[in-house]
Amino acid sequence: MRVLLVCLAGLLVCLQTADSHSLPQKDYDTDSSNHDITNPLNDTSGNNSSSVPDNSSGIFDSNATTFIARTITRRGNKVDKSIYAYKNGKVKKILEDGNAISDWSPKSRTFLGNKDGIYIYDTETEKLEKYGNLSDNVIGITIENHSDDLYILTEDHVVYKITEEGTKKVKINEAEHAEKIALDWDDNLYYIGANDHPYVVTSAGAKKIEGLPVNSTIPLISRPPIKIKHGAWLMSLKQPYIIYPNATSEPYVFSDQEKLEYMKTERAFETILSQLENQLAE
Ligand SMILES: *[C@@H]1O[C@H](CO)[C@@H](O)[C@H](O)[C@H]1NC(C)=O
Ligand SMILES: *[C@@H]1O[C@H](CO)[C@@H](O)[C@H](O)[C@H]1NC(C)=O
Ligand SMILES: *[C@@H]1O[C@H](CO)[C@@H](O)[C@H](O)[C@H]1NC(C)=O
Ligand SMILES: *[C@@H]1O[C@H](CO)[C@@H](O)[C@H](O)[C@H]1NC(C)=O
Ligand SMILES: *[C@@H]1O[C@H](CO)[C@@H](O)[C@H](O)[C@H]1NC(C)=O
Ligand SMILES: *[C@@H]1O[C@H](CO)[C@@H](O)[C@H](O)[C@H]1NC(C)=O
Ligand SMILES: *[C@@H]1O[C@H](CO)[C@@H](O)[C@H](O)[C@H]1NC(C)=O
Ligand SMILES: *[C@@H]1O[C@H](CO)[C@@H](O)[C@H](O)[C@H]1NC(C)=O
Ligand SMILES: CC(=O)N[C@H]1CO[C@H](CO)[C@@H](O)[C@@H]1O
Repeated sequence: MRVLLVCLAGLLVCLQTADSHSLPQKDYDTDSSNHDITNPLNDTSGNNSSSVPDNSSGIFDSNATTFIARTITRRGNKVDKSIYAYKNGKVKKILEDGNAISDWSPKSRTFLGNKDGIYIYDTETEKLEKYGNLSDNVIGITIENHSDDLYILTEDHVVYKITEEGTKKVKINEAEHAEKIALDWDDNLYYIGANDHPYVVTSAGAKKIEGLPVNSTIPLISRPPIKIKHGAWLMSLKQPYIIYPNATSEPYVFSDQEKLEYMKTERAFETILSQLENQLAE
């Protein structure tokens, strides 16, 4: 089964598709993907840096870079896992054994993680470089809004705060056996625990988020769309929720305009995925 995830911090979209039928090759899995928002805080003052959807050309058409973490499995074994950058209709493999893509980045630097640490990909220069000197196997990565610090989730389900330009890590003891991590715009840390339930890390320890339906699907968490100032974003099936640092939650109801945006993004994203498959097949 494929699970696709796209969370666009600059747009009101975060979508998940399972078993998308528009994709070819059965043995190709696209685990998760991400859209790089060039500069969400400056999207009105900047030149066409494309953090705002363009209704005529489609949101992925301009100079924006979309990242796709793609896993190929054959008979249940992973044979390849890499991160690709899609820009202006072209796909480029940028990181082998890549697992993690930050869901937002200041400026044009997107943070990526693989089995030997943290990398930065600059979407303007299209260059990849190692960040800091850590060598953890990174499966989740998220950047603070108010500082240069970040959080990583490692393959053994431990969460670390990374400071001093990627040279120092501190274990977050409150986040026990995390499956996924996310920050909100106020830099509160959330995670999905071993029981598939979301928690928020507070000064008084981890608190279980209340008010969510109990369902078997693993929810997705991410930074919320930029227009949501407080709280993080959670998708359970196709229903979005906002989860708050006080451990409460509420469903988010899409307006008609947002529904259109959502569908448009979903279509644009599927187009990118089939282009990726076509280009890689050549
Ligand atoms: C945006 O504008 C700034 C100065 O106004 C310029 O330095 C930069 O190259 C421009 N970026 C793009 C992508 O056009
Ligand atoms: C931004 O896009 C508009 C409309 O497409 C165009 O008129 C304008 O010249 C562009 N500005 C820059 C700096 O590229
Ligand atoms: C895309 O980037 C190129 C080169 O940096 C620039 O010439 C072009 O105007 C940009 N297009 C848009 C739509 O921003
Ligand atoms: C795009 O949106 C603008 C206003 O946001 C509108 O004036 C324009 O007609 C729209 N263009 C298309 C092709 O829908
Ligand atoms: C936004 O623009 C302002 C001024 O142009 C700049 O000081 C600031 O660093 C920019 N923010 C980001 C996140 O790039
Ligand atoms: C990384 O660099 C820092 C500062 O130079 C040093 O204290 C630390 O031991 C290094 N860590 C590793 C894992 O090499
Ligand atoms: C990020 O932090 C700045 C202050 O450093 C704040 O002004 C801004 O609103 C925050 N971004 C969002 C989307 O909340
Ligand atoms: C929790 O925080 C949200 C958002 O700030 C607020 O609307 C809600 O009333 C708070 N709930 C409690 C029980 O404090
Ligand atoms: C949101 C959603 O789909 N909730 C489902 C969770 O599971 C229960 C029972 O299995 C369903 O009745 C709900 O519809």
